[in-house]
Amino acid sequence: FKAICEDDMPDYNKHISRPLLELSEIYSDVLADEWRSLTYRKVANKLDRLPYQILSADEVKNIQGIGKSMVDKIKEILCTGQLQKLFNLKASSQVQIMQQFASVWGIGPKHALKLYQAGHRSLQDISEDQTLSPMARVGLKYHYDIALRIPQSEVSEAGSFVRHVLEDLCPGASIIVGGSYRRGNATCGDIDLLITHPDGHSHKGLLGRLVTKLEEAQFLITCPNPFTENITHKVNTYMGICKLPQYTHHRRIDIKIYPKQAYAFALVYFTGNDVLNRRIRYLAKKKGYKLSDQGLFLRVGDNKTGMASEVSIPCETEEEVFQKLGLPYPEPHERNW
Ligand code: DCP
Ligand code: MG
Ligand code: MN
Repeated sequence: FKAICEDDMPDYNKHISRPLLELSEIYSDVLADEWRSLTYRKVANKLDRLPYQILSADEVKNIQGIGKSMVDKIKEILCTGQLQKLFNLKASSQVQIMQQFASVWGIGPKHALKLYQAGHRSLQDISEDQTLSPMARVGLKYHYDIALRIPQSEVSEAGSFVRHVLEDLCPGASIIVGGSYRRGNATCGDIDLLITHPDGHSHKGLLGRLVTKLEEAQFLITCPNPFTENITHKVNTYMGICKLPQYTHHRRIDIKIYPKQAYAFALVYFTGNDVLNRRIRYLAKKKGYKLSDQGLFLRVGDNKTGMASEVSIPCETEEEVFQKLGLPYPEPHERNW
């Protein structure tokens, strides 16, 4: 399975694209410079897609979208094995402090920069800041706990806890623990729960009611504004903090509810990992489809500019999704890329 996907996207130039991507991430996550970030990411992606290894900077001069300063950076990486600019940024105390601010759940890069500019230099400093959103306050309060890995057994118990509440609330609904837990990892960064109802309609409005019940049970920490509703209104996501009664630490939890017809696609997406998702989306695109957590849509017209159809190709199981993509079925534990 991996061989088929990798064959399609060779990794000849990872040693060049990786530092460029790191720089891109610092620009977006810390320096809030989306434009520069995008420039670096685009070039990194371009290099990743080349079917041959770059041996000298001259070879990239004529590739569209790679300007003089970028050629110089590639030359530097090829000659010295590193990028001084990246090295300096990583060593700078401002970047390190802003990285720490942005590591708080609920604080984005722009906000991290504002907090730095306001003179804050530590998490202690920002705890008094009036500009923190309710979500960031919760993120800061549980910052220590959230950074800890969660043992598999605790993730499993959290899943069972929510399952019991859900069974009472909405008989027949199904719930599965996704993410790194489903891939069999020994520890997880957070708890990812995926819910649907086989009757095709009982999932509607369920998330709000479930969250209320879980707050009453003192499993979820009440946190204002934790809902994000997808524009298509077909999916509901809750992002928050939870704690099991007999446990010490607070944990990050994501709960998603999808309608039955999107469930197989949602399960593939929410099982991940993110690298695999990027690869199969890319593969789908090359085959004339658009793959998302909502479905597999045929592109009409030109592969690049063509609009995706609004109706998904129906799939009831993950096996069918991979089959439609022309891929052998990977067991969840084979999806750790
Ligand atoms: N996902 C994705 N792209 C992202 C974020 C998430 O494709 N930018 C998908 C793949 C992930 C899944 O959602 O596997 C769950 O996201 P998590 O961030 O919870 O990641 P994992 O559960 O895989 O790892 P962790 O143990 O760090 O939570
Ligand atoms: Mg996870
Ligand atoms: Mn998650």
